[in-house]
Amino acid sequence: MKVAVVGATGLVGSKMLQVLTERNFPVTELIPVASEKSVGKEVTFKGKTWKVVSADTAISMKPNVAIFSAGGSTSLEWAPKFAAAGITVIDNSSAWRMDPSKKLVVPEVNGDALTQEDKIIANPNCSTIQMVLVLKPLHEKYKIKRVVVSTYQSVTGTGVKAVTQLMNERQGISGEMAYAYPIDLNVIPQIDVFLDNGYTKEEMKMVNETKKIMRDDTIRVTATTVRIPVMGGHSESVNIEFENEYDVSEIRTLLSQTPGIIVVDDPSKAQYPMPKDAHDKDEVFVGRIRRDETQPKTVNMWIVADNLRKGAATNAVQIAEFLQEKNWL
Ligand code: 11C
Repeated sequence: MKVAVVGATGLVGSKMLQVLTERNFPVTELIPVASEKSVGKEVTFKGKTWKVVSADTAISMKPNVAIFSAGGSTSLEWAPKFAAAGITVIDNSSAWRMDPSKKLVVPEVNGDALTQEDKIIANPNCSTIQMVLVLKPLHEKYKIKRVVVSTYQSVTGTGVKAVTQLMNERQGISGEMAYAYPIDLNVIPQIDVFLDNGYTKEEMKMVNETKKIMRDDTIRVTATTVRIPVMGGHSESVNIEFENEYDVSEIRTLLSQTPGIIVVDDPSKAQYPMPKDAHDKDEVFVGRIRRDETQPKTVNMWIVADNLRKGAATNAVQIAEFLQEKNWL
């Protein structure tokens, strides 16, 4: 299988290469694609070096699938050109996510929505992916009415520049800033730009993408998304109100039996998920599952995942695996 990775030299692009290798995706030829200034550079994949090419050249090389992680404007311009050449695009940007003609997919949740005709498939936002994986089995069993989520998001979600800002601040070096404020020893309650309703774009992604992936517009979601000085992954405090009564131990069992989820929840031993433990793992970790004592049929929990893996690269590769198993690539 010929696989193009568009944005191969970025933080998520490099993680894509790592995940493709680890999951043994049958890549016979890698086509790394990056901006003109990186063309000709080399990337290492499966012990071999592969030359970075332009998007134009990549199309002429006819990959079976192109995984994009190069930002919204690159995806808007190039994904349709790849698709027109018969190449299936899995796009990690927000460019196509809310387009009604495009599928927004977390394979374990709504992979069944995919068809052979889908040529541009959107990969959701990282903070949405880890949440919906947990919401899905709960919605099926208890029917979710409302979700209140607050996030604690890693600087890796912003990219290399933010990781450098954090490291520079920690070492007392002044350098380029990814954020308007210091991030070390700080918390920034703003991810992405503010919209007219006072929410940020990241918060509205969690609202709108959740409804689309869960295929249920009746689920009410409200979000506060926050950047914290952490490297390993994103964490989320989630309050879920159900239509029907539930049992905490039943929820623990249900989530433990859900593929892709690991329950770490033993208060007596101070066991709960933390981003440093989720780092470089494909699973979504859930703990602190407890009854909301202020409201009937409502539960609180804590959800953690590596945002560069299940939140980005792993989910994209899982979509490719799904298509490959169906022989649609
Ligand atoms: C963050 N969630 O942590 C963002 C990064 O729409 O794919 C991913 C943005 C996106 O800053």
